[in-house]
Amino acid sequence: MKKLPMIAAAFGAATLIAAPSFAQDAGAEAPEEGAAEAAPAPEAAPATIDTDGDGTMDAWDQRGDGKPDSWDTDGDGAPDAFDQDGDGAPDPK
Ligand SMILES: [Ca+2]
Ligand SMILES: [Ca+2]
Ligand SMILES: [Ca+2]
Repeated sequence: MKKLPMIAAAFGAATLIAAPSFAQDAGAEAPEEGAAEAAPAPEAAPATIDTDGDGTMDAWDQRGDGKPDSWDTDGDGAPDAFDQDGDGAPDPK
């Protein structure tokens, strides 16, 4: 007739071990500052839309509505026609 050791009591004490406190706080990291990102001109980006199907990108979707609103009609890589009246076609100058 042996008595079982009180193992349960030992396990109970183990659960009382406090979790280590995370002293390393990340609050020291400064937010982004100083690097004033000059807004790049949208015209600097290469054209992303081929409106005439010749394989050369010639238009931009600067409004982000999925439709071209700026066109490079002379092939110099810079937009020179714009749709400002929203009809989807370059406006006559
Ligand atoms: Ca094209
Ligand atoms: Ca152009
Ligand atoms: Ca137009």
